[in-house]
Amino acid sequence: MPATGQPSVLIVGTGFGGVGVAIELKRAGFGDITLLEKAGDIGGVWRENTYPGAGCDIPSPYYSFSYEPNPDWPMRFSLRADIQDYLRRTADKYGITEHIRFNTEVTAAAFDAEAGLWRVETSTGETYEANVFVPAVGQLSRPALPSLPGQETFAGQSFHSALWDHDCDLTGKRVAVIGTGASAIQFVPRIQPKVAALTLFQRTAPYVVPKPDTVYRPWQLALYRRLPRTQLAERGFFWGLCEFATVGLKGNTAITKGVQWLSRALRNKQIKDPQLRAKLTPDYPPGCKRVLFASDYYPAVAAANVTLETGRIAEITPSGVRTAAGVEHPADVIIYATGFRTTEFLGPMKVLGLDGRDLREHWSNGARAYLGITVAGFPNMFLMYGPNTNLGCGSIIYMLERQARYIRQAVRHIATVPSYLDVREDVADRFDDEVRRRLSRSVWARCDSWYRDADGRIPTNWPGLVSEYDRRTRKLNLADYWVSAP
Ligand code: N01
Repeated sequence: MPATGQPSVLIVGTGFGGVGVAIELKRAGFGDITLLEKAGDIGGVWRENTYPGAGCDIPSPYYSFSYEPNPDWPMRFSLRADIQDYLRRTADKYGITEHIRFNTEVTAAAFDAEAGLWRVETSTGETYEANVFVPAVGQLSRPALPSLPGQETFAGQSFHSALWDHDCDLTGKRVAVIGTGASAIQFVPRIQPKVAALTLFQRTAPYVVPKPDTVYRPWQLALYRRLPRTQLAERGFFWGLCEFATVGLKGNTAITKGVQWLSRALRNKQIKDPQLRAKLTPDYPPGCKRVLFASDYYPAVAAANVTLETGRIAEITPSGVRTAAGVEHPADVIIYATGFRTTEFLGPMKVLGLDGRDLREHWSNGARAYLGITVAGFPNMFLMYGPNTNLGCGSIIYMLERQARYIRQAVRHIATVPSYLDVREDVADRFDDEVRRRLSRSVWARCDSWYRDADGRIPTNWPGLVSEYDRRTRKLNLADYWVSAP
C-alpha cells in the first residue's frame, strides 16, 4: 500500500463499465490505473455482438455518459458500430486507452491481506498487483448454447448470435434460428429478405412493442450542438419514461397492461393471419421477460419464406432440426440466438478473498453484492455491473456512473488512509434480504427468464427505480465497512 495518495487500481474489462470507472478515477486525479482486456479492442458487448442489426434498445441520448453527450448520434436507437466508436472516442479523449493492456485475459485474482494487495494472474502467465481490484466484465458476455441431442451431428454451419460468422453467406440458404429474444428480433428482419427459407424456433413469445426510432436530421444535430439542453431534454424524457415503466415492473399492473395493449395493437396491425397472431401472443405477464422494441420484427415473421415453429425441439439432425412432434425442418445453417450465461458473474475467473475464501463458493447460493458493488470477505474489490444492478428498463450507463462514483470515494479513502475496506457481513446480508423481498413481489418472479437462475433466484436486476439507486450510492458510508490497515 503506498503511503501517499496514489493507490494502484486494476480494472478488468473495457466495456462501458471498465472505461467508465477509469474515467471517473482519472478525472479525480488517480492515475495509477491499469485496464486488462482479453480482446484486441475495447467495447465489451458492443465489440462482441456483430450480428446484423445489432444495436441498442435504449435511446442514445440516455445511453451515453452524462458528462459526454454526443450530438453526433446518427439515430435515436444507435447501432453497435456507432456505440463502439463513441466508447473508443471517449476513452481516447479522457486518456484511458493508454492504460489498457489488450489481449490479456484475467484467469485468477487473490487478495493478500498482509500486503493489502490483489494479485491478478493472466492467461499469458503474467502477474499484476494492485491495491484496488475492479472486475467490470458485464452480465451479458458469456454466450449460452443449449445442449440439444444430436447438436454435434449437424452437417451444415452453426454459430451463436454473439459469435456471428460473417464468412457464412446466408444468401439463398435454409436457415434455422433458435430463440426469439432481443438478439433474434434485431437480426431476423435483416436476414429474412436474403435467405431462401427461415424457420424460427420460438419457445416463448416475446412482448414486442413499436420502436420509436428516428434518423436525426441535420437540423436536429445542429440544435443538439448549439443548445445541448435540447438533447438533455430528450435524455430526461426517456429517463422519466423508463422510471414510469419500472413502476410497472415492480408490480403496478395498470402500467404493464399498457404494454400488453401496445403489443397487441402492433400484432393486430402487422399480422393478418389469426393463427400466426395467436402463436405470437405471449401468455405471461408483460415485463417478466424483457419487453422488446421492434417495428420490423412481426412483418419479417409474417413473410412468405418464414415459418414460426413453436413445437419443442427434440433433436438436431445432420440435416436440420426435428421437433418433438416429429416435424423435420431442413437447414443449411443453424443460428443459436439463445442468450447468455447471465447468472455466472465474473465467469471463469477464480477470485479468492480473505483467508483464501473462494468467490464461487461464496456465491454458490446465488451471486450477491452490497449495492451490487462490494462482497463481504473480498476487501478492496469493487464490482461494476455486479449482481442486482441490471434494469428491466433504463440505461445501464446511468447505473455504471453511480457505481464509478461510489468506487471513486472508496479509492479516495484508501488514498488518504492506506487501508482496505471490507463490507460488513450484517450490512450485506440485510441488503440482500431486502433485495430478495422486493424482487419476490416484482413481475420478474412470475416467469422464467435470463433474469433468474436455476433456483428461481433473481441475481441480475435492481428491484427499484434508478433514482433510488442514485440516492443510495451517492455517498460511501464508511460505517458499512470494516476498515483495516494492511
Ligand atoms: O437472449 P435472451 P438475447 N430451446 O436470453 C430461447 C441484451 N441485449 O441474446 O424465452 C429453444 O433474451 C429463449 O426462449 P425462452 C438484452 O438485455 C440487448 O436475445 O427462454 N429456445 C429466448 O427466446 C437482452 O435481454 C440488446 O423460452 C431456447 C432466446 O433463446 C439480453 O441481451 C440487444 C433455448 C434467448 O433470449 C439477451 O438477449 C440484444 C432452447 N434450449 C441483446 N434456450 C440491446 O438492444 C434459449 N432459448 C441493448
